[in-house]
Amino acid sequence: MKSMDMAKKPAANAQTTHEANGTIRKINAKTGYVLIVHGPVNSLNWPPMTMSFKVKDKDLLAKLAVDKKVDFGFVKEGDDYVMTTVK
Ligand SMILES: [Cu+2]
Repeated sequence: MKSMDMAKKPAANAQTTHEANGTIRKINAKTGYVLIVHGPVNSLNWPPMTMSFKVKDKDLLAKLAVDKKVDFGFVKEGDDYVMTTVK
């Protein structure tokens, strides 16, 4: 189990983690963003689409590769959708 920094904050600030699967198309290691073709995301009512996700940290980024298929979790942070977990 991972420790989550979010757990220290009040429940009102708790973020919803959304689940999706997709294929990584591009990785920008400098900015920490990846371009993903993802399937539908029911919790957000999203159809399949191609979009950028910010990757939470370098450890997570190191698990990613172009053309890799991933099941991942993400949260909304400001204007960004941030990938927080990868299976
Ligand atoms: Cu999308």
